[in-house]
Amino acid sequence: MTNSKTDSKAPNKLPTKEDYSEWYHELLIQAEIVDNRYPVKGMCVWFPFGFAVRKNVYSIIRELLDVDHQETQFPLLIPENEFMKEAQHIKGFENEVYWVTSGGTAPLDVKLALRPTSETAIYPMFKLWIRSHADLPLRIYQIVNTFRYETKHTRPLIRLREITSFKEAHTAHATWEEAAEQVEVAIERYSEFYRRLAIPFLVSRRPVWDKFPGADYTTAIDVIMPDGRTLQVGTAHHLGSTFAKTYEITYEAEDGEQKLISQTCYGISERCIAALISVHGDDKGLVLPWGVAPVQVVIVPILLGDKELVLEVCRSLQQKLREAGIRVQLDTSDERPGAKFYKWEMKGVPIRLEVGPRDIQKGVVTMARRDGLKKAVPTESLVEFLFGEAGDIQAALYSRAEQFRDSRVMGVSSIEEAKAQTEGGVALVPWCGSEECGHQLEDKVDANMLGEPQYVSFAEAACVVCGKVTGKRTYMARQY
Ligand code: 5CA
Ligand code: ZN
Repeated sequence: MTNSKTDSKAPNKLPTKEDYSEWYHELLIQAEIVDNRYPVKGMCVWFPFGFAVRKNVYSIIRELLDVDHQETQFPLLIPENEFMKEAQHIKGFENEVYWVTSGGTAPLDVKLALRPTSETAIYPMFKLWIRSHADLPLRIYQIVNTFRYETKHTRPLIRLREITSFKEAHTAHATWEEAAEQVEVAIERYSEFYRRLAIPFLVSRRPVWDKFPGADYTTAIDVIMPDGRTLQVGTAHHLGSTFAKTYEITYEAEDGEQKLISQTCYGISERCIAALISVHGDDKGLVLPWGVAPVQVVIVPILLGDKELVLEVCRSLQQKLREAGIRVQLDTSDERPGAKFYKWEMKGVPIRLEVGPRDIQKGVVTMARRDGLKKAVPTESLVEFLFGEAGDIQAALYSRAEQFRDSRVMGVSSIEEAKAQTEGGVALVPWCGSEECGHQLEDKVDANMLGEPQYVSFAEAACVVCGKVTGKRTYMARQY
């Protein structure tokens, strides 16, 4: 897109990533991800380029879930009586719900909620669909928009009032244990998803006071953002039989007895794209992993000497890459090569190929990777070479991001240290596990408790609040 409003003024220079917040907001516009100027607070417009990134990212989620989940779609509106049934759930969401109260000029008999999430839309249908043990496990998901009247500071892709890309999965099982296993499966799929985006993360069990309303427990995935604050980019909830009781969802067990199902749900939103942009981007703009880049390779002709020849070589190169399944674009616009480099760097294109008369003479193209590496590659073996580079780029992005993550997590042994560490990173804090100590911690450290790290164990240490010896830890951080 070239006709966005931003073109009517001289393009602002992108602030350095050091100024993360300004950099992020400016980058969303300049790289054409989302436009935050829509006149409703907390609601953004996807630029076509941003939407193309979203499409590629979400096709990974679909691929990972489609193995054993079925994609479906439920209505946006939920009748008040269904929405109000589950008390704990309501308590968690009542201040965030938008209501539809009239149809035209007539007030509605039953108010309708815009879904903030879809438990109360889906579970009344589960009651109709689930009859016997043969119907279990049931695993569905949908990718829809949801609405939350967020009162905290809204931010594009991070804290929205219309979440446009809410992937919510809902599963039903015969036993509590099977549902617990499903939570692990969900975390594995999400882990794989973030690995494909080359984004390192932290997994933790949220403290009880921060679990999903109505859940037995919540496991969360967080990403450390450039400023050291964390972003919760996915959650998996064990719902036990709480909703099953409320919505009377039972199945006939093999012994003929009617039993309550156990449930899980797990969600991801466009926060995954906020993380993608923030973790990999640099002072020149986006840096996209090969797998999700709408343009994987851009060809920039260096139009010197025999221009027709240069263009012809470029076109045949484009054809060859396209046939190999590479998303390739030949930039034949009138801009100077330098301006083209700048533009495609901003868009995060992983590889740029420059083709000029000299390259043609030598039978090579000049390859420039978005992460800096530059070299001449024989045209003959270009396709195989590019696929090799794609793997290298992925590995390089991941390892750079991993170094950053690891540098921002530190074990501490006092409240003061936790306070200092959470200024710009994540503190790993010895915590006995008591709610009392937990609240005191959040108070005194002035940061959030993300909860106990999963899949790791620790040496004994003294709880920084009460001094009791414990093998437990909690992550603490300032959260987005
Ligand atoms: N029903 C469950 C699982 S689908 C649920 O709603 N869980 S949630 O409330 O934790 O939301 C799932 C994920 O959506 C969160 O982990 C977070 O990454 C993202 N999310 C939550 N609120 C917002 C928001 N206002 N804007 C953008 N993303 C959000
Ligand atoms: Zn304690």
